[in-house]
Amino acid sequence: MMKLYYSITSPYSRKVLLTAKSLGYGDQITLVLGSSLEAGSTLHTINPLAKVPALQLDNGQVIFDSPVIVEYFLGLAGAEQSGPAYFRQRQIEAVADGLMDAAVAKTMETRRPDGAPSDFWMGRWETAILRSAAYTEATFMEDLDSWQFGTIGLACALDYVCFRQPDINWQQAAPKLATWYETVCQKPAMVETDPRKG
Ligand SMILES: N[C@@H](CCC(=O)N[C@@H](CS)C(=O)NCC(=O)O)C(=O)O
Repeated sequence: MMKLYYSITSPYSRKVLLTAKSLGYGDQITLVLGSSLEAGSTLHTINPLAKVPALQLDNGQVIFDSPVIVEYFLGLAGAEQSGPAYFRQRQIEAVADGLMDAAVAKTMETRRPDGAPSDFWMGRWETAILRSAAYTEATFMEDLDSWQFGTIGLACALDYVCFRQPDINWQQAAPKLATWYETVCQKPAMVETDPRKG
């Protein structure tokens, strides 16, 4: 069995898990809760960045970060890994990863151990989220019909924003994307992996 080091609240972990499941590898993965803050934990020994997700294969090889793990599962499944449709999914995944990065950074800014959050950085991350949602709606609506790694990542990213940053009104900036998001959140795979259950 492959081991996926993950966290229930990590949107990158959720993207990887749902992609693997969508490709038929769900039952070949053992989930291992990884603690990034626990020095000396297995996660620290296998991933120098001490981040989840990280995938450990049966032969001990470790694969990170999440786009590389996605690439690994696509290769395993013999899925298309070139051509215009593939690169549009890759681009959607990249915007989704950036949305996750901005939402994680904004959340961390509110938890600074050493002082008050910076208005500059909070504004910087919120603007990136609003702009990226509007950009995705303007550029990729026609690509959102299929459920694959790009669209899965996007759903995980938007749900993470709603979960951690509910005050950000990205739905106003991208109303059609918001309707798409409401629909995909009903998918059993999304319901099963809801981070609010963590
Ligand atoms: N670029 C990485 C980002 C992964 C990431 O930031 N994971 C977060 C959890 S959401 C983490 O483990 N953070 C722990 C830390 O930075 O100490 C990926 O795509 O896998």
